[in-house]
Amino acid sequence: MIIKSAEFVTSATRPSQYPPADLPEIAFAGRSNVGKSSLINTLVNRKRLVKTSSTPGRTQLINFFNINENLVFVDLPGYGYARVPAAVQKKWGPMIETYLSTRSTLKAVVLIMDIRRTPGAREMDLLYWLDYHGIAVIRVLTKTDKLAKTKQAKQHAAIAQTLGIEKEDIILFSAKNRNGKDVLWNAILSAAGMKKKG
Ligand SMILES: Nc1nc2c(ncn2[C@@H]2O[C@H](COP(=O)(O)OP(=O)(O)O)[C@@H](O)[C@H]2O)c(=O)[nH]1
Ligand SMILES: [Mg+2]
Repeated sequence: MIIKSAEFVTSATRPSQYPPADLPEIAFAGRSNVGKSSLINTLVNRKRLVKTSSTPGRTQLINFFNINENLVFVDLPGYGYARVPAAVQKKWGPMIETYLSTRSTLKAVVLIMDIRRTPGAREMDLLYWLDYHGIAVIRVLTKTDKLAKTKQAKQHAAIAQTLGIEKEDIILFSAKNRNGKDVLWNAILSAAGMKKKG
C-alpha cells in the first residue's frame, strides 16, 4: 500500500463532532496498551501519526485520520486500563457503541489483541455485540515478535479456539518487525470495498 498522505482530521466524543461521513471508514479497537497506536502508525508508515502511550488509557476521544484522501482510520479509545477512573471507563461503552451503531460509512472494526493473552470478557462481549449489529470484524493478534515461532503457533491456535473461529481468520502482526502488514492492508482494502493490491 502506497501512503501518499496520512493526516489527523479531528477528535470527537459525540456524533455532532464527527467529520462528514463521505469516505469508507475502518475503526481500530483494543485494550489499552495492546499496541493499537503502533499498529496504525505501522500501517501508514508514520512514526507518530498516532501518539503511542506513555500514560495508557488517558485518551478517551475518538480520533479520525484521513488516509490518501480516500479512506478514514478511526482510533477508538482503549478499554480496560485499571488506572482510568471508573467514571471515565463508564463513558467508554456508550461513546463507542454510539459511534459503531450509527456511523453509516463504517466498513469494519479491526479488533487488536495481544498474542500472549487469552481474550477476555471485554473482547468476547465486543465481538458478540459487533456480530449482533452486523459489523464486519478483522481480528489481529499483535506483538508476535515477543514470542518464539512455536509459542506463537500455540497461542494462535488457542486464541482461535477461544473465539470459536479458524486460525486463518486471525491475522498475526508485529509493529516491531512489520510482519502481517500486507495481509492486514489487504483485509482492510477488501472490507472497505477498495481495490486489492496484487
Ligand atoms: N515488541 C513490541 N512492542 C509493541 C508492539 N506494538 C506496540 N508495542 C509497545 O507496546 C506499548 C503500547 O503501545 P501503543 O501502540 O501505545 O498501545 P495502545 O495503547 O494500544 O495505543 C508501547 O511501549 C509500544 O512500543 C509490537 O508489535 N511489538
Ligand atoms: Mg494508543
